[in-house]
Amino acid sequence: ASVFGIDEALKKLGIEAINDGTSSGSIKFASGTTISSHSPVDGALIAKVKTTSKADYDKVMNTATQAFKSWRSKPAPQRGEIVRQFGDKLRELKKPLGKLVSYEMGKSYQEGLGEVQEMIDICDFAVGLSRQLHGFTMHSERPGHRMYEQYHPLGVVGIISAFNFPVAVWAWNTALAWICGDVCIWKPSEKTPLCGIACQNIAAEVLKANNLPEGISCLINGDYKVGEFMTIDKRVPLVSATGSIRMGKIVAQTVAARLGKSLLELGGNNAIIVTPDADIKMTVIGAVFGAVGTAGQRCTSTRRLIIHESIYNKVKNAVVKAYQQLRIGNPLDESNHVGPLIDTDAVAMYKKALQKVVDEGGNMIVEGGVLEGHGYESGCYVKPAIAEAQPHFEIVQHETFAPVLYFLKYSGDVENAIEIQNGVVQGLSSAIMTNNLREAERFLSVSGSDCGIANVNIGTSGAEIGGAFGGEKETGGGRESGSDAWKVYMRRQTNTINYTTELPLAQGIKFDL
Ligand code: UN1
Repeated sequence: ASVFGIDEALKKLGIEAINDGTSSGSIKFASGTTISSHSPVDGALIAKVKTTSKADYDKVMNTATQAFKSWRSKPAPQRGEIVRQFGDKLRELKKPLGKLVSYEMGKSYQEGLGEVQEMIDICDFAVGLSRQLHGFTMHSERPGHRMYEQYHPLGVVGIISAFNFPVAVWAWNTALAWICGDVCIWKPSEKTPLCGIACQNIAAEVLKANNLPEGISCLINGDYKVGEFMTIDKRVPLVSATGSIRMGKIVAQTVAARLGKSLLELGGNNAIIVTPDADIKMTVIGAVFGAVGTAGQRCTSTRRLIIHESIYNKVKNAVVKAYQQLRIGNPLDESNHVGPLIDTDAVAMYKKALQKVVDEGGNMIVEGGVLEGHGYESGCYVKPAIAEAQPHFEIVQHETFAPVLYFLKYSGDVENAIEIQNGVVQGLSSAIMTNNLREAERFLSVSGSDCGIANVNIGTSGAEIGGAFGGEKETGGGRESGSDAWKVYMRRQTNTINYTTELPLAQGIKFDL
């Protein structure tokens, strides 16, 4: 591991052999059980983390609630200044943090750096936004009255994030929540707890340097039971959760039962439609990066290629040829394209999917398999695979978090491809490859893609932070990151002010005393 500078990176990020996994700013609590973080890269134990007990959680909640009282009164642009400093710290630590992401999660170092870049980008976005938390002014129907709306912070925002973007998704939520005047409690995935600790250390340092209350940024660690502390807790007005559809349904129902708000970013089953007018070279880059990037573990990963029959063989040959060039191995070695899956459970699910697609009548055109031998000791490295399949196959309808791509054929009009693309329960990301304006516009029209993200001549993954990120249907309907996604972190208030000596009622109602 030290060959790739991991030890140095851990030191820079303040990761120790055993870490307290619960903290409010720099105050750390430790009374839970211990979890071990093993790298999928080489199977080595990186460090241990103490999880959060209920008593620890209550302590954290108290500091967060206290911190909110002063943080909410700080002018939003001054909160933006803190986010600016946080972004600067991320710039400084981009390499070590990118490396830790790569080593603990298994994505390529390039993608680890890209993830930290998303954090930096959202900070910059949030700094500008801190002067633009706009509400409308409306015209009152009554004389001498003024009506407008304003946005106030919600309070303590709970963040539950997944292993696949172990740092960026937290930053999308936190940077916006902070400028909105909220404080955050974050439960990272129990598969990537060290990424959480590294981020928390960075945030704590910035808060401390500015003499700000500890509880503005809090961290808790553990499995779903620790997440549940927040979902059932009335003191958490908003729970933002990223993960599986199964998890999202539980979170949504639990939070809704107490009429809290939830922001959900759940599974995707993203497709690229390849029409007869597609640029094949661009299609290959978009599809291959989309399917094998992050070893197929992005929620935006390309899972289905819906190809017109007239160019089917041409596309098939080009994509298969590209797959033959893929280098699989240590993601910190920049000559490799594909790193490991997160753990051996994920490998088992990958194997099950390959078996299932064959059982359902699919045809493997790029064989999968688990790699063994030197460099693959962790048992987490798998071969990206492609199967020819039918849209209705159960496995094709299901999101497998692994590099398995399904080729589906369509004939006739682009409408037929859109129907296949929309014919799944998920609705996150979608794309069309075409130089035909009519096809592109049909894809984007009211009867086109039903997803939260719809791209033309771009793959399904790799969204920029400036747009609202999220999806429809069982993807959960939430929107994070850019555009006006900030509004979910605030409560809206309509204010009507009467500056006359009369009290006229609205709707012309007369009520004389
Ligand atoms: C995720 O997989 O949870 O669009 C987030 C993308 C990245 C974010 C993915 N910007 O692929």
